Amino acid sequence: MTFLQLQYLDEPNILNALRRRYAEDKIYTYTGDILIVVNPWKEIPSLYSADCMQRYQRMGAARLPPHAFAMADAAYHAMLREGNQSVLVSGESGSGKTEATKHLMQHLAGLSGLEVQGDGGGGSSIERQVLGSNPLLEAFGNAKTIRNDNSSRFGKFIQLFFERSEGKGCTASAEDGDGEADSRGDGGGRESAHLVGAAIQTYLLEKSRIVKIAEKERNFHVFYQLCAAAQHPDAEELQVAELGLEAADKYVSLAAGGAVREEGKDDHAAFLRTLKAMDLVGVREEERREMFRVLAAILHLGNLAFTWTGETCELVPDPRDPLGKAAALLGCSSSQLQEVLLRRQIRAAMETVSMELSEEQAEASRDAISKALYSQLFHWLVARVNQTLRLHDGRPERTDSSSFFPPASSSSSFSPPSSLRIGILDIFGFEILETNSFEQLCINFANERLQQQFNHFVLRREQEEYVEEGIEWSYVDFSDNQACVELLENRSSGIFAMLDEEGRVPGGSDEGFAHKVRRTSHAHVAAPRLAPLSFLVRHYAGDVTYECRGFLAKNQDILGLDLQLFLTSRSSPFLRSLFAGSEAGPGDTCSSPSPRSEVGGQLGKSWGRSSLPSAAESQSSQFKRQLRGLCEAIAATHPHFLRCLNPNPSKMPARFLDPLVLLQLRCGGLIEAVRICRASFPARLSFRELMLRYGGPASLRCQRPASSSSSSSFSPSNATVEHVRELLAVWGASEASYSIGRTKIFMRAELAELLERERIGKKGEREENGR
Ligand code: AOV
Ligand code: MG
Repeated sequence: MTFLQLQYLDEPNILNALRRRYAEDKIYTYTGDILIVVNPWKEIPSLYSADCMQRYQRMGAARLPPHAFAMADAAYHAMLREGNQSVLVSGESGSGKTEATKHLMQHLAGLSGLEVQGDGGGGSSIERQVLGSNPLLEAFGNAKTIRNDNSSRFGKFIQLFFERSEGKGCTASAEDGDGEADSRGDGGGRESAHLVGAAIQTYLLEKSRIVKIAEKERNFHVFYQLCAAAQHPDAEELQVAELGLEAADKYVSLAAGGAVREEGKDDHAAFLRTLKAMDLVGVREEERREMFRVLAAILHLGNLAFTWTGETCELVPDPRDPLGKAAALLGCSSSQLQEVLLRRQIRAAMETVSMELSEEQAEASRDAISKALYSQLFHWLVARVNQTLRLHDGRPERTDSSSFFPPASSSSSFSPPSSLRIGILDIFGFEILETNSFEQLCINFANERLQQQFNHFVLRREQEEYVEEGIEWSYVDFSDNQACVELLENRSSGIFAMLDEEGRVPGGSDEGFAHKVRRTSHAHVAAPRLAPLSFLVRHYAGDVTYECRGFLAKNQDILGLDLQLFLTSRSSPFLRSLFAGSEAGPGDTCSSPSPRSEVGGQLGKSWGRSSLPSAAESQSSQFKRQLRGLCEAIAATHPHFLRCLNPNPSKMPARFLDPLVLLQLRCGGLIEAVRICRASFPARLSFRELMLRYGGPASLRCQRPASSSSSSSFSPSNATVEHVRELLAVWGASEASYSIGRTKIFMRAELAELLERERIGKKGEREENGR
């Protein structure tokens, strides 16, 4: 049971409470069922020690202070009781979502490890592999941005699969020592489950980062790690010497942001951790080498510069020979690579004509190859991790060593025999940058969609529950972001639909798109006067101005036919397997569509897989579809919400800026959620739960006058309204402090707190007496 720990529901008080707690390193606070965490921007070792985790495993969520571990624990026990759960972690960029996700996973793996081994150490291989996937995906999918040194540049939904361990003892409630059957207070009794597998679905990798990074930002971590390793004395041993790499500052695509070296960050040590994670999830040595070759090729490609001679476009000579190095790593000849970069083959009727490209076109070809390479590599890695995690008997899978992909049979949808699962969503947070492009529109749309889900679940369901239970309540208005979601998503008139439309019409352009959006009359869109190629969207979390340059190309993301041919036929076997229609598509998890489609519509066509999106599906359409699927998957679970708040924009500890926190509280609908929960009844229990928890024979006997009649015939399972009334009278509850519904009792916070205090007090007394 959770209940609001904040005493008053107006903004200043909520803010004061959060600030006060923050100053004491109490970064977690519950408001109703929602857990808030304020990013401490510093390590608080005592919060995450093995000791602390074990305390939560032993005692459960109800009796310990709010914590991510408590939320994981609550989700786990709710899963045992009522089926599939999800934890939705949200908050703006840098607020702590990814860290919180790791804490949740750590605790769940720990609970499972406790079950399997009884040591709480999360020791079995699946637990370690699930946890090992985090550093690996972070190396390839995270980067330093101005808001966060470890910013996730992709979204992820990880599902943990559990199997019930019938009759196999229990999680540690027996160790709890107080002798109560339900000592954890979760009503879950002795049931338990252990982790048997996991599946990761990723969303919208920000591949533009491969070729363009903003000031003070970095490319994906793994590139810096690889360069550091190549410079290190143990480069030979690590098999990275052969890549011909120099220090990271020698590569345009790594140095462009001017933040090659990051203070306090040891890229070589990080590389070793990445290697270890690769080992853990079963990336084979030859696969690893191939991956590094692709990464190095991308770096060399980024150093290719072009110049227009007046008649043709040529490569700027470079004594370090990036062309030769890239070609060797890709598995083709220098002249083949040069040809595909500098010329385009036009196929007309019976003949093929070669056309010279301009400098910009050649650069675009280079960038398109790099982005396609990285995006396919990332998705291959996710598929590889998924392949490992879906094994649940602990034995290594026999793979065909001649193939880089899992055999077709293992790529079919993974559905473990037991269907218990907990999904954890960690996406890219809401972003307002100096210049906001297509990526930000997609990211912010995803956040807008999830905010809608939050509103729907927490606020609407809250109010609906009162109706269902026939409880009197006063309607609390809440702002809904439905209108903004519509503005973006509407099939015919939404901004994404306009973008698709503009991409289809002959002569469509970024200008044409901007013009269309700016003409739209809608409360959530505006046309900034001074920037004609932009539009402004009023999101739930703030106004964002989007700069339309490049929108059409990014949305269509079509890899030219020449480049497709090149990558599918001229390159190394590994690359061909990344690009050609291997049966086991990356990211082919559960019900998810294949993210291979990220390469673009035309390539998608050549794969000819039934699960692939239709040939020319745009990036935004794919993303919208993925998000719809995600929302549906979440809707089929019981959701838990973890809200992360960033207390300052300077990544500094002990700095709590009121206006910033307040803004996030307001935008995130948290103030309203608090108002609704608090204004009415923050605590609610079914009649049975109430009886079990507060009406146990011991407490009844202690309290009841001897003459009371029904005590001996009472059973919690068939508790009636009369039983409930009687029990509450015994505890001295005032009429105003609760309301009785059809199946549940709704309590005000004072009553919930009183009952809990009394219960614990009585237990203490009994223990005293028993001594
Ligand atoms: P995000 O996931 O919400 O941002 P992170 O989880 O990456 O944010 O957190 C950013 C940084 O804040 C971390 O690298 C830590 O330094 C610090 N931090 C966050 N939570 C904690 C915690 N509980 N204890 C200690 N330090 C913490 V983004 O992915 O950018 O939207 O896209
Ligand atoms: Mg993150």
